[in-house]
Amino acid sequence: MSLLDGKLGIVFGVANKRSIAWAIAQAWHQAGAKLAFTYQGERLKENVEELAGTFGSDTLILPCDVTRDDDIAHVFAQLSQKFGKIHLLLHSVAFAPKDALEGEFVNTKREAFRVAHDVSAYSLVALARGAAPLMTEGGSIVAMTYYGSEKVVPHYNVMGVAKAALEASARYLAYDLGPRRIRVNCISAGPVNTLAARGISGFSEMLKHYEAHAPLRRNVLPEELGATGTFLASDGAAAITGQVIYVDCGYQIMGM
Ligand code: NAD
Ligand code: 0WE
Repeated sequence: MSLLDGKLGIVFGVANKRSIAWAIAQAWHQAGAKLAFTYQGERLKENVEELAGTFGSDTLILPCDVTRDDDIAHVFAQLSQKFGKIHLLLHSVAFAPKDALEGEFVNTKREAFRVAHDVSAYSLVALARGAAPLMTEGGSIVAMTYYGSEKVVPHYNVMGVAKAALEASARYLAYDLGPRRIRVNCISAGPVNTLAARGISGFSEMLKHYEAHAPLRRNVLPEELGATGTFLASDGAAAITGQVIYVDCGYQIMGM
C-alpha cells in the first residue's frame, strides 16, 4: 500500500527533466498516483510527451497556456471525461518578462506587472476553480513559491510581488474550498538549477550563498521537493491547508 494509491492528479509546469514539476510528478507517480500533464505550447509538447510517456503510453497530455480561459476549460473537460474525478493538482508555473528581472523594481512597466501576476498568481485561482468540481472526494492543491515574496531578493522584483499574491491567493482558496475538503498549500523552495533559474545572472552565486548560509549548509535537491509534495498530497497532511512550507535547508529562519 503506497501513500497516493488510487489518487488521480494533474500537473502544470513541466518544461524539461530539470523542472520542479517533473521532480514532484515523479514522486507522486512513485507513490501510486495516476497523473495527467499539461504543456505551455507546441515548443514544449515533445519534451513533456517524452517524459510523461515513461508513465505509460496512455498518459493524458494536454496543451494549456494558463493565461487562456478556453485552454483551462478544455483541460478540465478532458479530465472530467477521462478521469471523472481528481484528487491532486500541482501548480508549478511562473513567468515575468526578462527585463523586469534585470533592472530596478521601481521601473516595472504596467504590462510586465500584469503578465507576471496573470501567469504566476491569477492562474492558481483559475485552475483551482476548474479543479474543484472534479475534487468530489476532497483534494490537495500544491503551488510552488519562493522567499522573494516576503523579503527583498535583489532582481527578483515583480516576481516577488506576484509570489506574495500567489501565497495570499492560496490562503483565500484554502478558506473557500476547505468545506469541500480541498486543501491548498505552497512549497517555498530554495534555489534549484532549472530552465527558469538558469537565465538569471548571478544564479550560481546565489546557490553558493545558500550553501554558505543555510543551517543545513547545502542546497535543496529536486527529490526533496518531490517528497514534500507527496506529503502535502497525502492524508498525512489532511489537517494542513493555507500554509507555506519552506523546503530550503532552513535558509528562511536566518536573520543574518
Ligand atoms: P521551469 O522553467 O522548469 O518551470 C516553469 C514552468 O512554467 C514551465 O514549464 C513553463 O512552461 C511554465 N509556464 C510559463 N508560462 C506559462 C503559461 N503562460 N502557461 C502555462 N505554463 C507556463 O522552472 P522551475 O524552476 O521548475 O519553476 C517551477 C515553479 O517553481 C515556478 O513557480 C517557480 O517560481 C518556482 N520556484 C522555482 C525555484 C528555482 O530556484 N528554480 C525556487 C522556488 C520556486
Ligand atoms: O521563480 C523563479 C523564477 C521564475 C522566472 C524565471 C524567468 C527567467 C526567464 C520567471 N520569469 C522568467 N522570465 C524569463 O524570461 N525563481 C524562484 C528562480 C529565481 O529567479 C530569480 C531568482 C531566483 C531564485 C531572479 C532574480 C533573483 C533570484
